[in-house]
Amino acid sequence: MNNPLYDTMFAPHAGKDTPFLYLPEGGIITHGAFVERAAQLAHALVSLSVHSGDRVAVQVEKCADMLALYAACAQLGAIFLPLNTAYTAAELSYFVSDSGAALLVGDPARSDELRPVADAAGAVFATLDAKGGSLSDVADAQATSFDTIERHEDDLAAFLYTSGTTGRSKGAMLSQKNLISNARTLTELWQFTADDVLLHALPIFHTHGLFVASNVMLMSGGAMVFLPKLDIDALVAWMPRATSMMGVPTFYTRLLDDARFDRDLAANMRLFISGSAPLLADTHVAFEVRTGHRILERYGMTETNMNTSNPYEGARRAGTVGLPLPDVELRIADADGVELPHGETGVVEVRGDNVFLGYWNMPEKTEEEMREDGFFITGDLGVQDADGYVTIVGRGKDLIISGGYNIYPKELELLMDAQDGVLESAVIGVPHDDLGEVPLAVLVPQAGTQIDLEMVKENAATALARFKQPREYRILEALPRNTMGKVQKVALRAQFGA
Ligand code: MCA
Ligand code: AMP
Repeated sequence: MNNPLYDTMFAPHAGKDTPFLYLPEGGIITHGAFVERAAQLAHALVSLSVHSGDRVAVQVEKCADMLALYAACAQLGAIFLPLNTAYTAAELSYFVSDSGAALLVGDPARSDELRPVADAAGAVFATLDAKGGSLSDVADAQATSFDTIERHEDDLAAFLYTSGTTGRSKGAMLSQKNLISNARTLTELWQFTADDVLLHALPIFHTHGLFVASNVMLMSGGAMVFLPKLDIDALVAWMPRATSMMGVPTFYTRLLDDARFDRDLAANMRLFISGSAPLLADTHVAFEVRTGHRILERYGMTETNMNTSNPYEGARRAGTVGLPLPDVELRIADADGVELPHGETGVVEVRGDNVFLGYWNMPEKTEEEMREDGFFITGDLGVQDADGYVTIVGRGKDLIISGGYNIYPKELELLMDAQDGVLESAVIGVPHDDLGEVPLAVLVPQAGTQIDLEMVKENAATALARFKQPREYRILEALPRNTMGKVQKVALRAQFGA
């Protein structure tokens, strides 16, 4: 093979007239047409001076061309760097300059705001959306085949930025092997075939929608109902023609809130998969009562792709994330990385072809999270039972997961601390019925001053993507601290958690 990722995921579909993407507006893109479009986009990238090894930053609303751009990058050997469409221009500039991206592809409607971001980072700017854009215009005029550029399985395929405890996002470098090995394992384990039709309503700028869902469907040769976002009416309409769905827990609680969703509607479905955030055991049970299906929960991370899964055949245990994947080694370890016996709680560590190559330009961060024997320290707290089932019981890392999106309190606290009249701050996650948890900011005013909360909210809106902005604020005279002076977030959660 001369380009393992392209040759495994895309090349086998050339010339096939089978449906690959069902578009909500009624169109169908066949496997063959998708491969041809990827080739056109690869030519368009070359015409914009993108070369093998270059980073291509992409902040584009979910559409078929965005997925084809991922394929184009694979064929050209460029590194695909998808970015959350909710990110503000301020957030985006960091990713584009930190990654040294050669090209930023953005939403045509945001050109005025995004072009300066590309210019400042020395990147070329192009636009793309479901209706067209400058990249699409260039691609339209290109040949529908492209000579695949040679790559090795250890070459980089994608960067996904993931926030950190320091508040600075880190570019997780994923190799071709990382993506291929995990997609192959999941396709086999979950028994996906060319007969499957997956309801795809996740964003494609994160591991879940891009690598778990799309790569598995590319690997299996099946089709996807490619919805731009979660839309319960659309799920209800398409479900009788689908066989499977992947979603974050909010997908399942919202489906359960809709009376149309019942056993009959789900009669053609063979598999519902949940991940990215904890699925409540209650949801698991309610779902089975309503539909007869047991949701299959799995667990992963940007840095590692998927690590564990409940079995396809065999017991899917509510509240657990299942067993380590066949080619993933997993241990529950103490602070020194020493494996603990089953039944004891410790940090989840994993090793295998799924584990990323490190953080871009941050060798010291990579070293901090990687053991000498190759195990990656996930920062999640887990326990394994006698049968090997893993339960995630908490997070060692200070992380809030809201509707499947990660929010690192440190990033918000740095912003809050810089606001006029704020002496210090702490951000915690509080329970939320729909999104699991949402951020609440606790602010301490400087002596003799009053905090202008409206101003703080405005500044947060300029700096932070909407999903990260605190949903609530509380003012306290002082933060609770332990004898070492460390802020006691446990106490804050106890005080404001309800
Ligand atoms: C939207 N909003 C949110 C979120 N999403 N606020 C907090 N958390 C969120 N996740 C805000 C919007 O800014 C807007 O604010 C209001 O909610 C409604 O926006 P809308 O777009 O209509 O929201 P929605 O369509 O209802 O979206 C909620 C959602 C979506 C369906 C839960 O966020 C989603 O699809 N999440 C999936 C995320 C995901 O793919 N995670 C995987 C990461 P306002 O009204 O004020 O303007 S990969 C991963 O975690 C690992 C590797 C793994 O294991 O998979
Ligand atoms: P990300 O940084 O977006 O890759 O998020 C990865 C984190 O999501 C993991 O480290 C876990 O904390 C969390 N996560 C993913 N899947 C699950 C799950 N099924 N149950 C609990 N937490 C999960």
